[in-house]
Amino acid sequence: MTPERQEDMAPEILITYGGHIVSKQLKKYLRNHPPREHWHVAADGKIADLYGCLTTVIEMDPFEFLEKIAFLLDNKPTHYPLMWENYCKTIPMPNLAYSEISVIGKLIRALPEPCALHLANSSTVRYAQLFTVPPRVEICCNRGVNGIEGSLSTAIGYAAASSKLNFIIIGDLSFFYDMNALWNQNYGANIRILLLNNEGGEIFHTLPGMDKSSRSREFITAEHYTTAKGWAEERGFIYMKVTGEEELEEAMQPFTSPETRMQPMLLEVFTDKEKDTTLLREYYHGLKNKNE
Ligand SMILES: Cc1ncc(C[n+]2csc(CCOP(=O)(O)OP(=O)(O)O)c2C)c(N)n1
Repeated sequence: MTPERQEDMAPEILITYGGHIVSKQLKKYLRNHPPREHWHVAADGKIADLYGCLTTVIEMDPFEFLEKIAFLLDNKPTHYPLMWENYCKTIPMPNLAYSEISVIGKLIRALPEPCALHLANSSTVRYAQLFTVPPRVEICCNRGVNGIEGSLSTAIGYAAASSKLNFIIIGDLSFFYDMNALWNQNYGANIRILLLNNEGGEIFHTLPGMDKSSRSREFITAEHYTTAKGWAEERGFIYMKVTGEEELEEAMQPFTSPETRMQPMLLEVFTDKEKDTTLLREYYHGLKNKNE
């Protein structure tokens, strides 16, 4: 946003519940444009002043609180929320060449309803938020303590008790870190894992200041050439491999079809992390230019 728009969009009152937020940009924005009042609603009454402007802690269940104040919005001017809604609508969904982002977008658009969608740490969450998710798709995220550990285990456990199809979008480091989750007899055929394999931790590639030297490739990005094929097949999954747009097009139909429910599936998509990060930067720069 331009500085003028940032001023216009700033809230007078901020009501929060829950813990962390994913977007650093939003955190920064609210810190730089502090509301006059910030109320945090938490049943345990714990104090966390995330934006440096907390004025009140309301000790009650957040949903009960929202129910109680909802009537205040009846017949009130809706100018402020509408302003945000209209502004958000002007932001185009990314329409990029074959890359992690385009693959996530393609899956989200093709999701059957109803289903559950599990998002692992961390590029998956950042990318998935750029797309509109169909209304009857339940989104589950387990970032633990912001970790890559346990996101696969949690999703598998959830799917074991779910009658819906469960889609899991996960990066390669998170998958291999927690691959033991598939060594388990209690899950069924309702699992569809989209493994985004770009041979390392892409998130670190997007951070400013990463020199991409051989040392950081070894110790930070943790580059590797492992594939999930052997393990997935060993665990009874139908394994599909995708390396480009055409293969993706072919694989998406069986991968998302509620009909093919005999075995769980793992779709391993290989992308190039240099290209992934370049396309992401271009997308954000494009938005910035549009707003200036
Ligand atoms: C247990 C744990 N170890 C290390 C980290 C640091 N960390 C955050 S994101 C990440 C890389 C994730 O890579 P990948 O799963 O391939 O997803 P990508 O970001 O490439 O999509 C790591 C190692 C962490 N969050 N948790």
